[in-house]
Amino acid sequence: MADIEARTLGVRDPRTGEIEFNLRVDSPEEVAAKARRLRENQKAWAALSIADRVGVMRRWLGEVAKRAQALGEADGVDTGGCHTSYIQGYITMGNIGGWVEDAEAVLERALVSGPSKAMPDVEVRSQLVPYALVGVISPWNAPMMLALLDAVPALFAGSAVLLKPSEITPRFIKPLFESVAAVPELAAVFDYVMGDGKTGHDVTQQVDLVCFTGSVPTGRKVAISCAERLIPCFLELGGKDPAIITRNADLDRATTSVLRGAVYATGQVCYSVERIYVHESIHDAFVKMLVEKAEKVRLNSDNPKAGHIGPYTFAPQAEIVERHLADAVEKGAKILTGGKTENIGGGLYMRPTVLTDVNHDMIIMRDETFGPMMPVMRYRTIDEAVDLANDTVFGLTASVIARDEEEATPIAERINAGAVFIQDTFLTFGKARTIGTHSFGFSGLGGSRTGPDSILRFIRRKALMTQHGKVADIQDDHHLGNPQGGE
Ligand code: TXE
Repeated sequence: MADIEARTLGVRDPRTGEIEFNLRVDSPEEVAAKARRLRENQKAWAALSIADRVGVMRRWLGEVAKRAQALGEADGVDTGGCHTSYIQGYITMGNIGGWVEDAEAVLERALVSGPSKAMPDVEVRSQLVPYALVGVISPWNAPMMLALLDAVPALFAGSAVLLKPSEITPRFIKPLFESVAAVPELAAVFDYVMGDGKTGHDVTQQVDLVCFTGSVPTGRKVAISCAERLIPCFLELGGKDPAIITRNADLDRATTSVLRGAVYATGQVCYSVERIYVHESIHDAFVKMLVEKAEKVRLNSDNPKAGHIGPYTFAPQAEIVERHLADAVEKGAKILTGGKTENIGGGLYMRPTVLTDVNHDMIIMRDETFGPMMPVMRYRTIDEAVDLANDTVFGLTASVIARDEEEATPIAERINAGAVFIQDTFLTFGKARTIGTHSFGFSGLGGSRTGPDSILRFIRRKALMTQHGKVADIQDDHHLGNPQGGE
């Protein structure tokens, strides 16, 4: 029957440009049926003690460990050979293993019991009630990691999870859900649906809470869908992350860390360095050294596991980067190295690109570029550098590289961003389970996905209050509104 014929989407191989296979899209009815099944099974999952849930997750950790290699390979095909892909299995083990260690203590710390401070005869006790069904909608960059960063703590919290990975990078799902299927209690509460934005929208209509990672325009649509249903949503969006290099910075340290922070994974990382502000006294020397180092970066076009950077994972990204470059050049920027899309065997590559003579009228200094771009702008005073860094709608991360921590820290404290890296770039992983952070501006919305807050996002805290004293008379109630007592 034509009306129930499944919709499909072609999945492109980023290294050849060919459509490798067609993805079958889950219909709205299938999304609803999966959501119903998960919601039903979640009751038993939430009823387990935290220790028992941790036990189930520990078994899953063992199953992931058995498949760590296969998981990395699948993620590698999805991204076109990003370095981090091949260790995704181990990163996932770190994510699950970390919560195996921490979840019980974090959840227990959230429990409160004892006499009320306001009403001493009343005893208060908290109960933690997980949201029944969490929807996770994830993007194509770092496909497996960004799918699991929210899903894993949600499962530990006692929620069921319905995941919709990006339609651009769905290959990791097969080995991942083989590991899930090996743990039946987990398979009962963790499932996925395949599809594009329409399917993502269908997910928002079925779940009780949404975690979304992706672009600002789509994040806004997700927030509106959730607002209409009055359900919470947590958005992790893009960035235009600045790096400030002071006049006293060690040039070798500064150029090495900026290069890594800007071009790692071909710049397709939300917290990539996308704007570089360098003191005028060292600007030329910094640029010279940065160009020299940039030109040593090798493409992985011959071998996905060799070289330093791969093709664009998402083909339209090449056009976005070219548009930003063309706008910059038209407004007076100079490209010193890189800057041209290269089609090698069907994959679209861009070498590390250094630009100078840039300013904030250019798109490349305002919108997320998501490519291996290093636009360098000179500044005269620290105040000016801080103003430039804060002249953005985003505020995900930032970096400051100075003579030492003492010089860098006061600058870092003035930058509006959820995390500021001092004397290096790209330290985001350092936050995992240690410290909660909030993004500024358009970079995100809602509680932190790192630190203890990460797991507490999926919990509602309910208060159970018992009266141990005399029950107040309606006449006594009159005095509650008048703390001085009397009439
Ligand atoms: O992201 P989208 P796309 C930026 C990057 C890129 C651009 C577009 O600049 O060029 O975003 O990438 C699902 N309701 N970033 O199109 O659209 C979609 O199927 C619910 C930066 O991949 O944000 C996918 O699973 N879901 C970012 C997910 O949302 C919807 C990472 C992300 O898709 C939906 C990725 C809808 N209406 C892209 N429409 C970062 N900074 O980390 C789409 N989706």
